[in-house]
Amino acid sequence: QLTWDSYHDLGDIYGYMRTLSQKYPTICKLVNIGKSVEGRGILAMKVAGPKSQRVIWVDGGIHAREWISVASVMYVMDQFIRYWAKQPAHIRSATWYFLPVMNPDGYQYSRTTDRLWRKNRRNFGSCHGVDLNRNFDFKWTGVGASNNPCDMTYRGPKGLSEPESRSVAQFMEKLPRKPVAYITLHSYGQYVLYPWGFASAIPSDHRLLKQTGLDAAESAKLIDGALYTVAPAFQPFGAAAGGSDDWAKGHLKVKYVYTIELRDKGRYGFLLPTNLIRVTCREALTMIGVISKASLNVQ
Ligand code: 0X9
Ligand code: ZN
Repeated sequence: QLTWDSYHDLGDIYGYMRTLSQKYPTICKLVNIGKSVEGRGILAMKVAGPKSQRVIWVDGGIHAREWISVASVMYVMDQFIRYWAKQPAHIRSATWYFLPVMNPDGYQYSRTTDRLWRKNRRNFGSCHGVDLNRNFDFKWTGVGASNNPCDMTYRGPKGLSEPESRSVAQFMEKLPRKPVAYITLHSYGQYVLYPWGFASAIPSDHRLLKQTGLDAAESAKLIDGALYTVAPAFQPFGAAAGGSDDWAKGHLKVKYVYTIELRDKGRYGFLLPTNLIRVTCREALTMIGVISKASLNVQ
């Protein structure tokens, strides 16, 4: 059993995923989708019941220092698995994929060596790391992504050059059904972001994406009063190409695509105190539920 009053090491996270998959073999299955630069496994959990059809993808830990995103994916996954029979029909009728740590090397490096590390751990000699959220190959050469390996937002030598982003992209492309929703958790700022992120453009279905985002934010507010702002992804952070969200929307043509920036609004930033883990996880849970329900209208 993992706790929600501290952040955990990769070993504990993977250990708990293994435990869950052994304890609940009928509804969940561990899937190793690939290996990181340093050779760590990239582990996802498939959660599905006999009535499960449409696919919903939830990931976290693209950015090493955003620990609350990892905790939140784990929390939602844990709630669904342990209380599967109690979940509403829109959740039980979906096939869920949870990837809590897309960047396992970076996550461990942030835990042991440099708390504010963001990128993966590829070695470029004088500098390390590709920003995995600039490495997806949709509009890859665009703005807001650096071509300098020493920068925080280095996009990598080419689109999907990194084993972490490539494993995710290849796995999602090979799914028997195209996902109806792609939800990627980050921190911080309390935003529910919908495409596009690569430029100040909005997709043709932006009204629907915005409305569902507003519904998600409204549900989060009911937990503890925290306000999440709904906006196109380019707005709060400036346009940045190569994000996983834009790839899901632009390349895979997933309908409901959201980057959710979890707590807080800057007081603690990436160093979100442990006493705020649980409430933030509950906000993530309810927002994901709202998006799941909305996605019933796809297909
Ligand atoms: O810049 C990012 O990658 C995200 N913000 S963070 O502070 N977690 O690094 C926002 C990504 C928004 N989406 C795109 N720009 N595609
Ligand atoms: Zn991030």
